[in-house]
Amino acid sequence: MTERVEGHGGELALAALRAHGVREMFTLSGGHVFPLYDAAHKTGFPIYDVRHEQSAVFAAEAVAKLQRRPGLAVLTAGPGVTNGVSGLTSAFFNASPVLVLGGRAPQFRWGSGSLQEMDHLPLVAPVTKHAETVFSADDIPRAVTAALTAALTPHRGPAFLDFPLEAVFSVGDAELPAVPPIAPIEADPDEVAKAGGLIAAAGRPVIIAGSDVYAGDAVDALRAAAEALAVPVFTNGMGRGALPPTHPLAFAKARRVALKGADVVVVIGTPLDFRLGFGDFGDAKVVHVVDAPSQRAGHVQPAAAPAGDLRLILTAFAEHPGDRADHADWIAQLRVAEDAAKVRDAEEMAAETDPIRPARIYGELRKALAPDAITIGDGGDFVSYAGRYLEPAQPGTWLDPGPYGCLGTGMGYAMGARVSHPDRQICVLMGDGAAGFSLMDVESLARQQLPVVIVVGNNGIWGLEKHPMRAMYGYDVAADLQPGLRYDKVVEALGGAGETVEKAADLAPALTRAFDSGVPYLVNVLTDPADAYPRSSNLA
Ligand SMILES: Cc1ncc(C[n+]2csc(CCOP(=O)(O)OP(=O)(O)O)c2C)c(N)n1
Ligand SMILES: [Mg+2]
Repeated sequence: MTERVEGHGGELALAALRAHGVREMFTLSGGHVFPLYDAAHKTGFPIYDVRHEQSAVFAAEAVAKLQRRPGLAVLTAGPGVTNGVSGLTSAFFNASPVLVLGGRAPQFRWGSGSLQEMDHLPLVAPVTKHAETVFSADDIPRAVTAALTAALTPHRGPAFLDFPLEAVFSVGDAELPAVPPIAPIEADPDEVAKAGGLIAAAGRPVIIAGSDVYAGDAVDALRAAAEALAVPVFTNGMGRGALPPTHPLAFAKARRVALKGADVVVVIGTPLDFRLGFGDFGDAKVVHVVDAPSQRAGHVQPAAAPAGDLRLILTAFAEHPGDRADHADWIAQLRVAEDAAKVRDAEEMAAETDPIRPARIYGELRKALAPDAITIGDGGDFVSYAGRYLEPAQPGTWLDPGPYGCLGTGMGYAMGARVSHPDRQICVLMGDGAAGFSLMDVESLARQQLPVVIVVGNNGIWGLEKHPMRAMYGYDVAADLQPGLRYDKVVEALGGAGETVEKAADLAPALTRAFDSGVPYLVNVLTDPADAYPRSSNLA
């Protein structure tokens, strides 16, 4: 059953967006996209606006990542779109189903020099799954459906449409296309059986599960496979929390020991990139399980690489019919390493140092955070520590920038998280350098009553760059920030609140005030600039 819709281009777009389950837009104003606002305004469709387009796209990405549905950013022509390119690129690297709708200078006088007249497509095509200019209002519902279908089809990712001024302002009518079901990709059953056999026969297998496991709603299947084949599980990205930290097969800190000793490494739903030593695990065989054939690595020759619906593949692993080797000794060995690391971490998280070290901040935060709290990392060393010391208790609660490593996600991700989960704690962990990219959007959060807690690890430097540069050259340049800067005052001026903390003992009460405040609240923690994240311990 199709439905006929009439109206201006904005109304036609919104009808198609709603049909796909899009529930809000993130935007920064520009005349080229007024019809989209008009359609939203008249029908009570929520509009959240920001102070820099990067925040709109990051907010849309947070919605897409957390809720596993399309996130929408509406950007005005020219600079609106170009300011959104880092967000689009992050969504591309993270396989997030984000749709960006751009304004565009009028087509009828293209080439005459209209305001902001530029062709966006060559810029965005390499970082989107679908990029198209829609030249008539009548064609908008079809294009929106095509773009969202591309975005939601594994391997997921962003899509872009722009509407020339006269197309989006003019009235048209069209059939609202039916929302096509996304058919699961069936992996080659022989490849799945081969992979299952390799894991079952392994003496010392390890699973590393990443974002696509969460995006593909395969968390339960992952747990079933791990339990059936008795394989220890490590996670990264949105995969974090897939197994609760108390699960006997959940590991986080014994990764180096695990990868050194493993004979089969099973990487599921994440690329064999720099975060995983480029997929080189010494003598261990590699099984790479991906959600689409396009995600098979070109630089590694895995022993098996099933590509398709992760839930189906992992369920097949759980039901593997052959013999299964016993891994009890291996798991016990890793548990010893894990527990020893936990003791070390616990000491660091309780340490009473002056100045405060980041570890202590996370020690206090762990006590203040509810199990379903959303934590967001935007920064350098401070966020590496977050990855090490925070253990997400459930999946879909940890947002890091992903392999594109773009600073500036903070306030956009916070907005998307708050909109997604109005009743949860939202906590942004920010470097003081990272804060500069998006802190102005505290104004957007405060004005639109979107409270979040921001904890700044304020070391007065671009730490992740300053320490390596000194190590490499014996000096550093372009790596200093103003020490002790009152980022809390900035937030206060923008309509939120905050405080500066210099003593470890003051952390806990400050966090309590922050989570109780009901406004954007920044806890500005002055940390030790001499403290550098020990990078070698973070390898693979
Ligand atoms: C958009 C962008 N620009 C530059 C970088 C390079 N970069 C990575 S980490 C980092 C330092 C971050 O400093 P800060 O946020 O203060 O965290 P710290 O390392 O001091 O804890 C920089 C500049 C980047 N990743 N992204
Ligand atoms: Mg810093």
